[in-house]
Amino acid sequence: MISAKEIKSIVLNLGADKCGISGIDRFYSAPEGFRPTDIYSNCKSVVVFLKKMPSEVIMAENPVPYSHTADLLYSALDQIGLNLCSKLEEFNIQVVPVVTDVPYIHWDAENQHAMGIISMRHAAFNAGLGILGRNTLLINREYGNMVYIGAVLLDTEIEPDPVVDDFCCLPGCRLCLDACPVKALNGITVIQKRCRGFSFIQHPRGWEIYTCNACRKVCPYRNGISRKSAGVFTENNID
Ligand code: B12
Ligand code: SF4
Ligand code: SF4
Repeated sequence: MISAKEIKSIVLNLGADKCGISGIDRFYSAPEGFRPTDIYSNCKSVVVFLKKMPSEVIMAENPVPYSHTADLLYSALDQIGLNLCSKLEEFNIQVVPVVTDVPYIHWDAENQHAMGIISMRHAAFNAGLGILGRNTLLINREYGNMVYIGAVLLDTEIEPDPVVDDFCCLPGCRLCLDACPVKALNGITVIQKRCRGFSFIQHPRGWEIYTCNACRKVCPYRNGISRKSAGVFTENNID
């Protein structure tokens, strides 16, 4: 039987920056239809992995470098998931990859509200890879919110990682909520219709460009909890 340590070592060798493991019991409060066992009934564990976006990409005024880097990271994570399937099959473990971004199925057209087949940020929290900030994004201790998340579902029970409970959002901080130009954040979720209307453009040639990431950029934990981003966090910004 392969150990959690060996699986993580394979994932890191495939190019991920971080890896954690969750049992399926931690998804009990996910909405019905969006639990790992709803996607793959044989699922017993979820392996979640992160890739870091280079810190300075978000500081470029032109949105193209950020958009393209994000697209490359989605592809890289999907490829890691696919390669992990092949590797674990050698150990007689059956694996189903979870798509990193699109496609998904659930779409409420009226509210322009989508749901991924599972919520990657909740999966990453469950796998001990960080906390969820008030902007809803995963904050990893070392890499902050500048991470993208991939996952695969395993038919085998593997020892889970403990969830992170020794840091949280800065008390009273609402930098991300106040920074959102369309007030799409309420501290619990994102009003997707508002965010979508502002944060993407469809280029006439067909591709999408991300035109906003303010809630990510202003977070003092953007680059990790020990490297608070200089220049954005002052005593005046918090209650
Ligand atoms: C749809 C989507 C969006 C939507 C909604 C974002 C969101 N926060 O949910 C919009 C268009 C707004 C969006 C924007 C962005 N996105 Co986006 N997006 C997704 C996508 C494809 C699905 C997310 C989803 O299902 N949301 C709907 C549900 C989960 O949210 P909800 O309605 O609030 O859910 C409630 C309940 O249903 C319940 N729930 C749902 N599932 C579960 C599970 C458990 C265990 C529990 C307890 C509860 C629970 O809890 C919620 C609170 O009540 C994911 C990829 C994925 N599969 O996860 C990427 C993802 C969330 N996006 C990502 C990114 C990077 C962005 C942007 C920064 C892009 C940009 N502009 O640069 C912005 C950030 C805006 C923001 N503050 O979230 C990353 C986030 C990485 C990180 N560090 O957390 C993800 C994870 C992609 C990835 N694979 O890395 N995105
Ligand atoms: S990406 Fe921009 S529009 Fe969307 S929630 Fe964040 S700050 Fe608001
Ligand atoms: S800006 Fe403040 S409230 Fe928002 S996620 Fe970061 S620490 Fe949390």
